[in-house]
Amino acid sequence: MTAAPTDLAALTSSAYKQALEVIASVEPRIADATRQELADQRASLKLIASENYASPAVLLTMGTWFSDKYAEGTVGHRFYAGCQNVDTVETLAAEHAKELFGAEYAYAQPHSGIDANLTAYWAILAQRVEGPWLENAGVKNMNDLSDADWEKLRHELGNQRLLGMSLDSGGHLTHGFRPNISGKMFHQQQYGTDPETGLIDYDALRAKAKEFKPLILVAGYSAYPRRVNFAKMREIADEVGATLMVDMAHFAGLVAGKVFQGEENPVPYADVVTTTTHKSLRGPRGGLILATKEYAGNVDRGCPMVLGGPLSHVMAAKAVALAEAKTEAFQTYAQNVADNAKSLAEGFLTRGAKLVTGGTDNHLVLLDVTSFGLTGRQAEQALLDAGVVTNRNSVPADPNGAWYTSGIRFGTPALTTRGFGHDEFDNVAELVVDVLSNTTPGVTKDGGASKATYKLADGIADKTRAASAEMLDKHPLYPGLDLA
Ligand code: DSN
Repeated sequence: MTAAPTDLAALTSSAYKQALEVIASVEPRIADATRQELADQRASLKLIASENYASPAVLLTMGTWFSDKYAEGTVGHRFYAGCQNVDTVETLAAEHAKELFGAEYAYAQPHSGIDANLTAYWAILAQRVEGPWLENAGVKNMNDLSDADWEKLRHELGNQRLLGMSLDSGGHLTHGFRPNISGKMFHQQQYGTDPETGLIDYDALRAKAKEFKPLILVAGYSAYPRRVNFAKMREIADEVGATLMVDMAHFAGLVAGKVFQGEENPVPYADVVTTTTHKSLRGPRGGLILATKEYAGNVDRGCPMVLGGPLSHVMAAKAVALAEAKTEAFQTYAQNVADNAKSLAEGFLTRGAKLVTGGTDNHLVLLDVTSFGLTGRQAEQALLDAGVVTNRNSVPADPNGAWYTSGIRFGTPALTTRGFGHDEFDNVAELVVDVLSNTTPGVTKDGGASKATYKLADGIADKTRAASAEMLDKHPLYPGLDLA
């Protein structure tokens, strides 16, 4: 029998109170920090686009003895004995993922989004380069290659082309950014957005792809506030013979919740789809890969090729979160995330603020803070002083570079989980604009404008915290969870 919500809150309170007592008996400072983290999260406006609040069921699932088990390999094909229960967990996580997203194959082992992307890249290289190369050489196993042929294969694997969205246009570090391993392991080029509109220009992308002829075309983003047409991405990939890989880490919850359908849903169009499970999908911190049957065998080789032993306790929590994401309640949540992002964007625009692309149609909003005379770093810190937790982000062709930046990225998944709606997000926009309008850049030793220091006018932080507290109290985080 399923417990009623009030019983669940009481059960959760008692579970955590007892767990914290056990932890405190060994290292009380960790128990204290854990209590403090809950208090801090409860008391701040969490607007980081890649964060959320997982359910108590998801969180509790991670704290078990599954953490103690090694299970390198795949279901039914492990390098360790005694993996029967891990097999149950991994199978359930993969089955839920396949059903939820309509995918042919799912791999639940990646520990994070970066791990998922690396695993996917190596799977594609194995499928497209290594396999055919070994076949041509007439060998099944690379250990059977002569040293000279092995060197040739290594050269082939290390000289493939990848085309991904640039970091300052909203792509992710792992989409071929030079300082990242993805930029070093591939011969890479990047596509950007239209300088006028800030939107992906599919014709320009097609022209670039035709000229560059990548093996892999990566679609997906971390800071692009718009939807992507994956049918067009597929067409472009097909025209140049590229594998289409989509990183849906940011918007997996909107796909799961059926907000992104048809050509906005990457799963029917991509060969390989990677994601994290903890952003809009609201699961545990981790990664996931979906793929067509064609790529399944090589994705399965992710551990131990690229990944360390799977975190079975986290895979268990992924299964719980994916089961939650199949519910109608989750679909309502996902729609609210997108509606709330529009409310936040409108709130900014009506108060004269400048947004990259002029708005949003996903879960995030990218505010250009140069119109406030600030860098992203100054804005991020001033907002934090006022209890508004965000992260600074580059804007296209950012004059302040990737460290100081000129933008602040806002996301609605977390506060939507708390129950914030249109009015609250409009109010959030007002508070943010008030803080930024009352922040002035500091001065460097030689009298120039500092990119880092700032002055927030007296009283603004307290005023903002008081206004936030009213909304936060109305929408408590983990209602009924009481650690006292
Ligand atoms: N954590 C991701 C994000 O914030 O978008 C980047 O890795």
